[in-house]
Amino acid sequence: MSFINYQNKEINFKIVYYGPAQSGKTTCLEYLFEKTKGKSKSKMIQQESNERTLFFDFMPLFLSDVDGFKTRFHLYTVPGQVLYEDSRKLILKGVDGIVFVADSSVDQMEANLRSMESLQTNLTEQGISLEKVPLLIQYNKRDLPLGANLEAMRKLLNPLKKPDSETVALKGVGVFEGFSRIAKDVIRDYAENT
Ligand SMILES: Nc1nc2c(ncn2[C@@H]2O[C@H](COP(=O)(O)OP(=O)(O)OP(=O)(O)O)[C@@H](O)[C@H]2O)c(=O)[nH]1
Ligand SMILES: [Mg+2]
Repeated sequence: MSFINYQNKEINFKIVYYGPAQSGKTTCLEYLFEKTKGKSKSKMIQQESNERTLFFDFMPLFLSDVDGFKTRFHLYTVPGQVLYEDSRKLILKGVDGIVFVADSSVDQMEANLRSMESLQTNLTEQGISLEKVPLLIQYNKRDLPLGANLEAMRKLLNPLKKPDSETVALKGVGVFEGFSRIAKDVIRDYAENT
């Protein structure tokens, strides 16, 4: 749920990077954090000790104002390990847009699917439908020599035909483009529903 700061003339949006354990969510956020150096942003908050939640916020300069308000994006990652379902529910609270980071390792297809199912369940509990929420699916680790077939992954994870793209988060390939896409979709969704 976006919130407006009238004093600073800012609209705040929350984007969550969701996906199975080790799919590359944190790597995406770290890349974006580095890439946006010095652009009116917070420190990156990390709790390495326990569940490795990580977030920061910044104001993307490439986006135009919305009704005279600047936009600030709060980027979060969830811990992917199955064990941390409660944390994922908590982090998803008030989400405006989701980047689902899927792992292209062939042995991770079951984990990808389970994670997508948990996303749907957790959103439904909040009264948000997977069909309607701004969602981008990133097929990550496309550099793996024996990675899963792209069309097979699409069939498995994207029956709704949401926007999707290939990424190599480790090298930053496609990561900023992905953020830019979800940011624009979130702003469009906000404009249509307010
Ligand atoms: N080959 C390859 N490895 C990647 C890529 N992106 C991330 N990794 C590696 O995958 C591992 C997991 O990356 P993380 O970003 O920590 O994954 P995560 O999704 O945050 O994992 P959890 O926090 O456990 O849910 C690390 O060793 C990364 O370096 C990629 O595009 N290609
Ligand atoms: Mg992580």
